[in-house]
Amino acid sequence: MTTKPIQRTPVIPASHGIVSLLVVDDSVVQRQHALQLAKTLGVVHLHEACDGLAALAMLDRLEADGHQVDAMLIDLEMPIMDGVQLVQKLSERSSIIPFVVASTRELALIEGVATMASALGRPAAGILRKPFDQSALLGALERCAPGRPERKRMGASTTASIDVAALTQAISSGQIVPHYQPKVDVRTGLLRGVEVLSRWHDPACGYIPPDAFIPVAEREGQIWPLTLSILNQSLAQLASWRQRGLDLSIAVNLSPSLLSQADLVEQIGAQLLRHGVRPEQVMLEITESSVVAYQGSALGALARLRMQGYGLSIDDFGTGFSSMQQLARIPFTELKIDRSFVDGAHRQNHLRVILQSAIEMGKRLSIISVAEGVETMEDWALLQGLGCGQAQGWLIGKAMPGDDIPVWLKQHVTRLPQLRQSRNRAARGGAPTAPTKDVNP
Ligand code: G
Ligand code: G
Ligand code: MN
Repeated sequence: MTTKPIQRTPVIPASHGIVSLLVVDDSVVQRQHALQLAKTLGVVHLHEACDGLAALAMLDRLEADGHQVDAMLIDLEMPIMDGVQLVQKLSERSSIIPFVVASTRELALIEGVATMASALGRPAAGILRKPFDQSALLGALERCAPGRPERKRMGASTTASIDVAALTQAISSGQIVPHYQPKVDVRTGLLRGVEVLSRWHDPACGYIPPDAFIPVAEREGQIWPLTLSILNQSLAQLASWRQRGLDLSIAVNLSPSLLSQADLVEQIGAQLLRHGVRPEQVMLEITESSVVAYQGSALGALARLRMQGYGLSIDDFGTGFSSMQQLARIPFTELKIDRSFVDGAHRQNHLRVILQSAIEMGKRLSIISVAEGVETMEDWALLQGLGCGQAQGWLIGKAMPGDDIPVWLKQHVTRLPQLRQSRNRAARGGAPTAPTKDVNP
Protein backbone atom coordinates (compact mmCIF):
# COMPACT_ATOMS: atom_id res chain seq x y z
CA MET A 1 0.00 0.00 0.00
CA THR A 2 2.85 2.37 0.71
CA THR A 3 4.72 3.27 -2.40
CA LYS A 4 7.99 5.13 -2.05
CA PRO A 5 10.37 4.46 0.83
CA ILE A 6 10.68 7.49 3.08
CA GLN A 7 14.03 8.53 4.51
CA ARG A 8 13.73 9.10 8.22
CA THR A 9 15.75 8.74 11.33
CA PRO A 10 14.61 6.04 13.80
CA VAL A 11 11.88 7.39 16.05
CA ILE A 12 12.77 5.86 19.38
CA PRO A 13 16.45 5.47 20.18
CA ALA A 14 15.84 3.20 23.18
CA SER A 15 12.96 0.99 24.22
CA HIS A 16 12.03 3.21 27.18
CA GLY A 17 11.69 6.27 24.93
CA ILE A 18 13.59 8.64 27.24
CA VAL A 19 15.92 10.80 25.19
CA SER A 20 16.87 13.41 27.74
CA LEU A 21 17.38 12.89 31.48
CA LEU A 22 18.24 15.22 34.37
CA VAL A 23 19.88 13.59 37.40
CA VAL A 24 19.66 15.65 40.62
CA ASP A 25 21.95 14.36 43.38
CA ASP A 26 24.48 16.01 45.67
CA SER A 27 26.79 13.00 45.63
CA VAL A 28 29.13 13.11 42.64
CA VAL A 29 29.62 9.35 42.83
CA GLN A 30 25.89 8.58 42.85
CA ARG A 31 25.30 11.09 40.06
CA GLN A 32 27.98 9.60 37.84
CA HIS A 33 26.69 6.12 38.56
CA ALA A 34 23.19 7.07 37.46
CA LEU A 35 24.41 8.95 34.39
CA GLN A 36 26.62 6.06 33.34
CA LEU A 37 23.75 3.57 33.64
CA ALA A 38 21.41 5.90 31.75
CA LYS A 39 23.96 6.25 28.99
CA THR A 40 24.24 2.47 28.68
CA LEU A 41 20.45 2.35 28.46
CA GLY A 42 20.56 4.63 25.43
CA VAL A 43 19.62 8.00 26.95
CA VAL A 44 21.14 10.54 24.58
CA HIS A 45 21.10 13.85 26.46
CA LEU A 46 22.36 13.61 30.03
CA HIS A 47 22.13 16.56 32.41
CA GLU A 48 23.11 16.80 36.07
CA ALA A 49 22.53 19.11 39.02
CA CYS A 50 23.84 18.96 42.60
CA ASP A 51 20.68 20.16 44.40
CA GLY A 52 17.13 21.38 43.82
CA LEU A 53 18.05 24.99 43.18
CA ALA A 54 20.68 24.03 40.62
CA ALA A 55 18.14 21.71 38.99
CA LEU A 56 15.58 24.51 38.58
CA ALA A 57 18.26 26.77 37.10
CA MET A 58 19.28 23.98 34.74
CA LEU A 59 15.67 23.46 33.60
CA ASP A 60 15.31 27.19 32.92
CA ARG A 61 18.51 27.22 30.92
CA LEU A 62 17.54 24.18 28.87
CA GLU A 63 14.09 25.57 28.20
CA ALA A 64 15.54 28.92 27.10
CA ASP A 65 17.71 27.02 24.62
CA GLY A 66 14.69 25.14 23.32
CA HIS A 67 15.74 21.82 24.88
CA GLN A 68 13.40 19.51 26.67
CA VAL A 69 13.90 17.13 29.56
CA ASP A 70 11.95 13.86 29.29
CA ALA A 71 12.49 12.66 32.85
CA MET A 72 14.17 13.56 36.13
CA LEU A 73 15.81 11.42 38.77
CA ILE A 74 15.57 13.23 42.11
CA ASP A 75 17.58 12.40 45.22
CA LEU A 76 15.82 13.19 48.51
CA GLU A 77 18.58 14.45 50.78
CA MET A 78 20.55 17.34 49.35
CA PRO A 79 21.88 20.60 50.79
CA ILE A 80 20.36 24.03 49.91
CA MET A 81 17.17 22.66 48.35
CA ASP A 82 16.33 19.02 49.02
CA GLY A 83 14.28 16.61 46.91
CA VAL A 84 11.02 17.27 48.76
CA GLN A 85 11.34 21.01 48.24
CA LEU A 86 12.23 20.48 44.60
CA VAL A 87 9.11 18.35 44.03
CA GLN A 88 7.04 21.10 45.65
CA LYS A 89 8.67 23.76 43.47
CA LEU A 90 8.08 21.70 40.34
CA SER A 91 4.44 21.40 41.30
CA GLU A 92 4.16 25.17 41.86
CA ARG A 93 5.59 25.70 38.40
CA SER A 94 3.05 23.21 36.96
CA SER A 95 5.95 21.21 35.61
CA ILE A 96 4.89 18.20 33.57
CA ILE A 97 8.25 16.45 33.53
CA PRO A 98 7.88 12.90 34.89
CA PHE A 99 10.21 12.22 37.80
CA VAL A 100 11.50 9.35 39.88
CA VAL A 101 12.39 9.79 43.56
CA ALA A 102 15.63 8.02 44.51
CA SER A 103 17.07 7.61 47.98
CA THR A 104 19.08 5.37 50.25
CA ARG A 105 16.54 6.02 53.00
CA GLU A 106 13.83 3.58 54.11
CA LEU A 107 11.08 2.75 51.63
CA ALA A 108 8.35 4.22 53.86
CA LEU A 109 10.01 7.64 53.69
CA ILE A 110 10.40 7.53 49.90
CA GLU A 111 6.79 6.37 49.57
CA GLY A 112 5.76 9.26 51.80
CA VAL A 113 7.35 11.74 49.44
CA ALA A 114 5.67 10.04 46.48
CA THR A 115 2.31 10.36 48.26
CA MET A 116 2.95 14.04 48.91
CA ALA A 117 3.74 14.50 45.21
CA SER A 118 0.43 12.83 44.29
CA ALA A 119 -1.40 15.12 46.68
CA LEU A 120 0.23 18.07 44.91
CA GLY A 121 -1.19 16.79 41.64
CA ARG A 122 2.14 15.52 40.27
CA PRO A 123 2.53 11.85 41.18
CA ALA A 124 6.03 10.46 41.01
CA ALA A 125 6.46 8.11 38.07
CA GLY A 126 8.32 5.77 40.39
CA ILE A 127 10.64 5.36 43.34
CA LEU A 128 14.14 3.92 43.41
CA ARG A 129 16.06 2.59 46.36
CA LYS A 130 19.77 3.48 46.09
CA PRO A 131 22.07 1.91 45.14
CA PHE A 132 20.16 0.76 42.07
CA ASP A 133 21.28 -1.31 39.12
CA GLN A 134 20.67 -1.02 35.41
CA SER A 135 17.45 -3.01 35.34
CA ALA A 136 15.96 -0.97 38.21
CA LEU A 137 16.78 2.25 36.36
CA LEU A 138 15.34 0.85 33.15
CA GLY A 139 12.11 0.07 35.00
CA ALA A 140 12.01 3.64 36.34
CA LEU A 141 12.66 5.16 32.91
CA GLU A 142 9.92 3.03 31.41
CA ARG A 143 7.54 4.38 34.01
CA CYS A 144 8.41 7.90 32.90
CA ALA A 145 7.82 7.13 29.26
CA PRO A 146 5.11 5.80 26.93
CA GLY A 147 1.56 5.74 28.19
CA ARG A 148 2.18 8.47 30.71
CA PRO A 149 -0.14 11.42 30.12
CA GLU A 150 2.66 13.77 31.11
CA ARG A 151 4.39 12.81 27.90
CA LYS A 152 1.21 12.97 25.88
CA ARG A 153 0.90 16.60 26.86
CA MET A 154 4.48 17.61 26.44
CA GLY A 155 4.97 16.79 22.75
CA ALA A 156 7.93 14.64 23.63
CA SER A 157 11.15 14.96 21.70
CA THR A 158 10.55 11.46 20.38
CA THR A 159 7.74 12.91 18.31
CA ALA A 160 10.00 15.48 16.70
CA SER A 161 11.34 13.08 14.10
CA ILE A 162 7.99 11.78 12.90
CA ASP A 163 7.41 12.70 9.30
CA VAL A 164 4.03 14.41 8.99
CA ALA A 165 3.64 13.43 5.32
CA ALA A 166 4.30 9.80 6.20
CA LEU A 167 1.80 9.94 9.05
CA THR A 168 -0.87 11.49 6.83
CA GLN A 169 -0.20 8.87 4.18
CA ALA A 170 -0.31 6.08 6.77
CA ILE A 171 -3.69 7.27 8.01
CA SER A 172 -5.25 7.62 4.57
CA SER A 173 -3.92 4.27 3.35
CA GLY A 174 -5.20 2.43 6.41
CA GLN A 175 -1.71 1.53 7.58
CA ILE A 176 -2.62 2.54 11.13
CA VAL A 177 -4.83 -0.23 12.44
CA PRO A 178 -6.76 -0.89 15.64
CA HIS A 179 -5.68 -3.54 18.11
CA TYR A 180 -7.94 -4.57 20.96
CA GLN A 181 -7.20 -5.04 24.64
CA PRO A 182 -9.72 -7.05 26.68
CA LYS A 183 -11.55 -5.42 29.61
CA VAL A 184 -12.90 -7.95 32.08
CA ASP A 185 -15.20 -8.00 35.09
CA VAL A 186 -13.08 -8.23 38.23
CA ARG A 187 -15.58 -10.35 40.14
CA THR A 188 -16.24 -12.96 37.48
CA GLY A 189 -13.35 -12.55 35.08
CA LEU A 190 -15.85 -12.37 32.20
CA LEU A 191 -15.07 -10.30 29.11
CA ARG A 192 -16.93 -6.99 29.15
CA GLY A 193 -15.45 -5.17 26.17
CA VAL A 194 -12.23 -4.15 24.48
CA GLU A 195 -10.19 -0.95 24.34
CA VAL A 196 -9.20 0.10 20.84
CA LEU A 197 -5.51 1.06 20.60
CA SER A 198 -3.93 2.36 17.40
CA ARG A 199 -0.96 0.47 15.99
CA TRP A 200 1.39 1.72 13.28
CA HIS A 201 3.91 -0.58 11.63
CA ASP A 202 5.84 1.56 9.19
CA PRO A 203 7.66 -0.45 6.49
CA ALA A 204 10.74 1.76 6.84
CA CYS A 205 10.83 2.53 10.58
CA GLY A 206 9.14 -0.51 12.06
CA TYR A 207 6.78 -0.16 15.01
CA ILE A 208 5.96 3.40 16.00
CA PRO A 209 4.10 3.67 19.34
CA PRO A 210 0.94 5.77 19.65
CA ASP A 211 2.63 7.92 22.28
CA ALA A 212 4.93 9.06 19.51
CA PHE A 213 2.45 9.64 16.69
CA ILE A 214 -0.77 10.67 18.50
CA PRO A 215 0.70 14.01 19.70
CA VAL A 216 1.92 14.68 16.14
CA ALA A 217 -1.50 13.85 14.72
CA GLU A 218 -3.06 16.22 17.26
CA ARG A 219 -0.63 19.00 16.45
CA GLU A 220 -0.86 18.60 12.67
CA GLY A 221 -4.64 18.46 12.35
CA GLN A 222 -4.59 14.73 11.61
CA ILE A 223 -6.22 13.43 14.76
CA TRP A 224 -9.75 13.51 13.37
CA PRO A 225 -8.91 11.56 10.16
CA LEU A 226 -7.00 9.09 12.34
CA THR A 227 -9.81 8.69 14.88
CA LEU A 228 -12.35 8.31 12.09
CA SER A 229 -10.28 5.63 10.39
CA ILE A 230 -9.75 3.73 13.64
CA LEU A 231 -13.42 4.09 14.59
CA ASN A 232 -14.54 2.78 11.19
CA GLN A 233 -12.19 -0.17 11.29
CA SER A 234 -13.28 -1.15 14.79
CA LEU A 235 -16.99 -0.75 14.00
CA ALA A 236 -16.47 -3.13 11.07
CA GLN A 237 -14.66 -5.48 13.44
CA LEU A 238 -17.67 -5.42 15.78
CA ALA A 239 -19.84 -6.71 12.97
CA SER A 240 -17.34 -9.44 12.18
CA TRP A 241 -17.26 -10.53 15.84
CA ARG A 242 -21.04 -10.48 15.93
CA GLN A 243 -21.12 -12.89 12.98
CA ARG A 244 -18.96 -15.23 15.04
CA GLY A 245 -21.39 -15.02 17.93
CA LEU A 246 -19.41 -12.46 19.93
CA ASP A 247 -21.39 -9.46 21.07
CA LEU A 248 -18.82 -6.96 22.33
CA SER A 249 -18.57 -3.29 23.11
CA ILE A 250 -15.60 -1.13 22.17
CA ALA A 251 -13.84 1.68 24.00
CA VAL A 252 -12.29 4.28 21.71
CA ASN A 253 -9.79 6.91 22.84
CA LEU A 254 -10.98 10.39 22.03
CA SER A 255 -8.46 13.16 21.89
CA PRO A 256 -9.37 16.18 24.02
CA SER A 257 -8.98 18.54 21.08
CA LEU A 258 -11.82 16.78 19.23
CA LEU A 259 -14.31 17.77 21.89
CA SER A 260 -14.39 21.32 20.60
CA GLN A 261 -15.08 20.21 17.02
CA ALA A 262 -18.55 21.48 16.11
CA ASP A 263 -20.01 18.43 14.34
CA LEU A 264 -18.23 15.75 16.37
CA VAL A 265 -21.38 14.17 17.79
CA GLU A 266 -23.11 14.02 14.39
CA GLN A 267 -20.05 12.62 12.62
CA ILE A 268 -19.56 9.82 15.13
CA GLY A 269 -23.29 9.08 15.00
CA ALA A 270 -23.17 8.79 11.20
CA GLN A 271 -20.39 6.20 11.40
CA LEU A 272 -22.32 4.10 13.90
CA LEU A 273 -25.42 4.24 11.75
CA ARG A 274 -23.43 3.07 8.73
CA HIS A 275 -22.27 -0.01 10.63
CA GLY A 276 -25.51 -0.67 12.47
CA VAL A 277 -23.96 -0.18 15.90
CA ARG A 278 -25.80 1.33 18.87
CA PRO A 279 -24.16 4.12 20.95
CA GLU A 280 -24.57 1.86 24.01
CA GLN A 281 -21.91 -0.42 22.49
CA VAL A 282 -19.38 2.37 22.35
CA MET A 283 -17.40 3.82 25.23
CA LEU A 284 -15.47 7.03 24.62
CA GLU A 285 -12.32 7.43 26.72
CA ILE A 286 -11.26 10.99 27.42
CA THR A 287 -8.10 11.96 29.27
CA GLU A 288 -8.81 13.47 32.66
CA SER A 289 -6.64 16.55 32.28
CA SER A 290 -8.21 17.43 28.97
CA VAL A 291 -11.66 17.87 30.44
CA VAL A 292 -10.28 20.57 32.67
CA ALA A 293 -8.49 22.29 29.83
CA TYR A 294 -11.39 22.25 27.35
CA GLN A 295 -14.07 22.80 29.88
CA GLY A 296 -16.45 25.13 28.02
CA SER A 297 -17.13 23.47 24.68
CA ALA A 298 -16.14 20.01 25.91
CA LEU A 299 -18.93 19.91 28.48
CA GLY A 300 -21.60 20.42 25.82
CA ALA A 301 -20.19 17.72 23.57
CA LEU A 302 -19.86 15.30 26.48
CA ALA A 303 -23.43 15.93 27.61
CA ARG A 304 -24.81 15.38 24.10
CA LEU A 305 -22.82 12.17 23.63
CA ARG A 306 -24.04 10.88 26.96
CA MET A 307 -27.67 11.76 26.12
CA GLN A 308 -27.38 9.69 22.97
CA GLY A 309 -26.29 6.66 24.95
CA TYR A 310 -22.51 6.50 24.55
CA GLY A 311 -20.52 5.52 27.58
CA LEU A 312 -18.09 8.19 28.75
CA SER A 313 -14.87 7.20 30.41
CA ILE A 314 -12.45 9.42 32.26
CA ASP A 315 -9.07 8.01 31.17
CA ASP A 316 -5.83 7.94 33.17
CA PHE A 317 -7.70 8.96 36.30
CA GLY A 318 -5.45 10.22 39.05
CA THR A 319 -2.78 11.74 36.87
CA GLY A 320 -4.38 15.03 35.86
CA PHE A 321 -5.35 18.07 37.83
CA SER A 322 -8.96 17.09 38.39
CA SER A 323 -11.26 18.76 40.83
CA MET A 324 -13.77 16.42 42.38
CA GLN A 325 -16.50 18.96 41.75
CA GLN A 326 -15.85 18.92 38.03
CA LEU A 327 -15.81 15.15 38.03
CA ALA A 328 -19.23 15.11 39.62
CA ARG A 329 -20.63 17.60 37.08
CA ILE A 330 -19.48 15.74 33.98
CA PRO A 331 -21.70 12.76 33.11
CA PHE A 332 -18.98 10.13 33.10
CA THR A 333 -20.09 6.51 33.29
CA GLU A 334 -16.65 5.01 33.84
CA LEU A 335 -13.49 5.91 35.69
CA LYS A 336 -10.24 4.42 34.40
CA ILE A 337 -7.62 4.34 37.08
CA ASP A 338 -4.18 5.04 35.65
CA ARG A 339 -1.87 2.06 35.69
CA SER A 340 0.71 3.93 37.76
CA PHE A 341 -1.62 3.41 40.75
CA VAL A 342 -2.42 -0.19 39.90
CA ASP A 343 0.85 -1.86 39.05
CA GLY A 344 2.51 -2.91 42.30
CA ALA A 345 -0.34 -1.63 44.52
CA HIS A 346 -0.40 -4.89 46.48
CA ARG A 347 3.07 -4.18 47.87
CA GLN A 348 3.16 -0.36 47.98
CA ASN A 349 1.02 1.25 50.59
CA HIS A 350 0.77 4.70 49.02
CA LEU A 351 -0.39 3.23 45.70
CA ARG A 352 -2.97 1.11 47.49
CA VAL A 353 -4.36 4.14 49.30
CA ILE A 354 -4.80 6.09 46.07
CA LEU A 355 -6.24 3.06 44.28
CA GLN A 356 -8.72 2.45 47.05
CA SER A 357 -9.78 6.11 47.12
CA ALA A 358 -10.35 6.11 43.36
CA ILE A 359 -12.49 2.96 43.56
CA GLU A 360 -14.45 4.44 46.48
CA MET A 361 -15.01 7.63 44.54
CA GLY A 362 -16.31 5.64 41.59
CA LYS A 363 -18.76 3.89 43.87
CA ARG A 364 -19.95 7.15 45.37
CA LEU A 365 -20.55 8.57 41.91
CA SER A 366 -22.20 5.28 40.86
CA ILE A 367 -19.85 4.80 37.96
CA ILE A 368 -17.77 1.77 37.03
CA SER A 369 -14.14 1.79 38.04
CA VAL A 370 -11.70 0.16 35.63
CA ALA A 371 -8.14 -0.57 36.70
CA GLU A 372 -5.53 -0.32 33.96
CA GLY A 373 -2.21 -2.13 33.75
CA VAL A 374 -2.89 -5.21 35.88
CA GLU A 375 0.18 -7.35 35.45
CA THR A 376 0.17 -9.71 38.44
CA MET A 377 -2.17 -12.06 40.24
CA GLU A 378 -1.42 -10.18 43.49
CA ASP A 379 -2.70 -6.87 42.10
CA TRP A 380 -5.69 -8.69 40.61
CA ALA A 381 -6.57 -10.17 44.01
CA LEU A 382 -6.23 -6.73 45.60
CA LEU A 383 -8.65 -5.25 43.05
CA GLN A 384 -11.14 -7.98 43.92
CA GLY A 385 -10.76 -7.20 47.59
CA LEU A 386 -11.29 -3.49 46.96
CA GLY A 387 -14.39 -4.12 44.86
CA CYS A 388 -13.08 -2.68 41.61
CA GLY A 389 -15.52 -3.09 38.70
CA GLN A 390 -13.37 -4.02 35.72
CA ALA A 391 -9.73 -4.46 34.86
CA GLN A 392 -7.42 -4.65 31.89
CA GLY A 393 -3.73 -5.38 31.66
CA TRP A 394 -1.14 -7.83 30.54
CA LEU A 395 -2.26 -10.39 33.14
CA ILE A 396 -5.53 -10.64 31.24
CA GLY A 397 -4.34 -9.89 27.71
CA LYS A 398 -2.31 -7.46 25.64
CA ALA A 399 -3.79 -5.47 22.78
CA MET A 400 -4.16 -7.82 19.79
CA PRO A 401 -5.56 -7.89 16.26
CA GLY A 402 -9.34 -8.30 16.11
CA ASP A 403 -9.22 -11.79 14.64
CA ASP A 404 -7.18 -13.00 17.63
CA ILE A 405 -9.87 -12.07 20.14
CA PRO A 406 -12.00 -15.24 19.71
CA VAL A 407 -8.86 -17.37 20.12
CA TRP A 408 -7.82 -15.38 23.20
CA LEU A 409 -11.33 -15.78 24.63
CA LYS A 410 -11.21 -19.57 24.33
CA GLN A 411 -7.99 -19.58 26.29
CA HIS A 412 -9.26 -17.01 28.77
CA VAL A 413 -12.33 -19.06 29.66
CA THR A 414 -10.07 -21.85 30.89
CA ARG A 415 -8.45 -19.37 33.31
CA LEU A 416 -11.71 -18.20 34.86
CA PRO A 417 -11.64 -20.61 37.83
CA GLN A 418 -8.14 -19.39 38.70
CA LEU A 419 -9.15 -15.73 38.39
CA ARG A 420 -12.20 -16.29 40.57
CA GLN A 421 -10.27 -18.32 43.10
CA SER A 422 -8.07 -15.38 43.95
CA ARG A 423 -11.24 -13.55 44.97
CA ASN A 424 -11.94 -16.19 47.59
CA ARG A 425 -8.37 -15.89 48.79
CA ALA A 426 -8.73 -12.12 49.02
CA ALA A 427 -12.01 -12.46 50.91
CA ARG A 428 -10.37 -14.77 53.42
CA GLY A 429 -8.05 -11.96 54.46
CA GLY A 430 -5.47 -11.69 51.69
CA ALA A 431 -6.44 -8.12 50.87
CA PRO A 432 -6.52 -5.21 53.31
CA THR A 433 -10.22 -4.37 52.98
CA ALA A 434 -13.32 -6.50 52.85
CA PRO A 435 -15.15 -6.58 49.51
CA THR A 436 -17.84 -3.96 49.28
CA LYS A 437 -20.84 -3.62 47.02
CA ASP A 438 -20.00 -3.95 43.34
CA VAL A 439 -21.01 -1.10 41.07
CA ASN A 440 -21.41 -3.35 38.04
CA PRO A 441 -24.91 -3.55 36.66
O1 G B 1 -0.58 0.67 23.95
P1 G B 1 -0.50 1.97 24.21
O2 G B 1 0.95 2.23 23.87
O3 G B 1 -1.25 1.61 22.94
O4 G B 1 -1.19 3.37 23.96
C1 G B 1 -0.53 4.48 24.41
C2 G B 1 -1.48 5.63 24.57
O5 G B 1 -1.89 6.10 23.30
C3 G B 1 -2.71 5.25 25.35
O6 G B 1 -2.69 5.97 26.53
C4 G B 1 -3.86 5.66 24.48
O7 G B 1 -4.69 6.53 25.21
C5 G B 1 -3.24 6.41 23.34
N1 G B 1 -3.89 5.96 22.12
C6 G B 1 -3.80 4.77 21.49
N2 G B 1 -4.57 4.75 20.40
C7 G B 1 -5.17 5.96 20.34
C8 G B 1 -6.12 6.56 19.43
O8 G B 1 -6.59 5.98 18.47
N3 G B 1 -6.49 7.85 19.72
C9 G B 1 -6.03 8.53 20.78
N4 G B 1 -6.47 9.77 20.96
N5 G B 1 -5.16 8.01 21.64
C10 G B 1 -4.74 6.73 21.43
O1 G C 1 -5.42 4.90 26.89
P1 G C 1 -4.41 4.40 27.83
O2 G C 1 -3.48 5.20 28.55
O3 G C 1 -5.31 3.91 28.94
O4 G C 1 -3.85 3.04 27.19
C1 G C 1 -3.43 1.97 27.88
C2 G C 1 -1.95 1.85 27.69
O5 G C 1 -1.41 0.98 28.64
C3 G C 1 -1.53 1.31 26.37
O6 G C 1 -0.29 1.85 26.08
C4 G C 1 -1.39 -0.18 26.64
O7 G C 1 -0.59 -0.85 25.69
C5 G C 1 -0.73 -0.11 27.99
N1 G C 1 -0.96 -1.28 28.81
C6 G C 1 -2.05 -2.04 28.86
N2 G C 1 -1.94 -3.01 29.78
C7 G C 1 -0.73 -2.86 30.34
C8 G C 1 -0.04 -3.55 31.38
O8 G C 1 -0.52 -4.50 32.00
N3 G C 1 1.19 -3.10 31.70
C9 G C 1 1.75 -2.04 31.06
N4 G C 1 2.98 -1.69 31.45
N5 G C 1 1.14 -1.37 30.10
C10 G C 1 -0.10 -1.76 29.73
MN1 MN D 1 -7.44 4.68 27.13
